Amino acid sequence: MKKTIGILAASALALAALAIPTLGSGATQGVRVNEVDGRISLSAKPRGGLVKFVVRNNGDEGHDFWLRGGGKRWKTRVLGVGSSASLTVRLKKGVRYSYWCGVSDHASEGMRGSFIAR
Ligand SMILES: [Cu+2]
Repeated sequence: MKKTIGILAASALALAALAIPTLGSGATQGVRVNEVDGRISLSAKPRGGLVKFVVRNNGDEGHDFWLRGGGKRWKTRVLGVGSSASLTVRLKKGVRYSYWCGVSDHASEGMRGSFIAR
């Protein structure tokens, strides 16, 4: 009986150890979004899972940030010059996402792009 309890305790410890890397892979990836007049650039390629986009307007007029893909859509408010906002979203691996600025005709002027979550 004592031996059985020992084996059960060892199994529980082994399961707990297995659970740690699972939690680690759920960490939120931070991606900085730099908006200037005519261009949006991302600091890193977004991965599948939770991603926090920190959007900053480094241009000389108002900009916002829209993101769409996998049947969902997110957006920030219109950011004044020098302002920031963040969007925390769950991306699906292998899905293509599009992003753009929705103010006036900024997207057609180049403030747009897309990526596939890796
Ligand atoms: Cu804009």
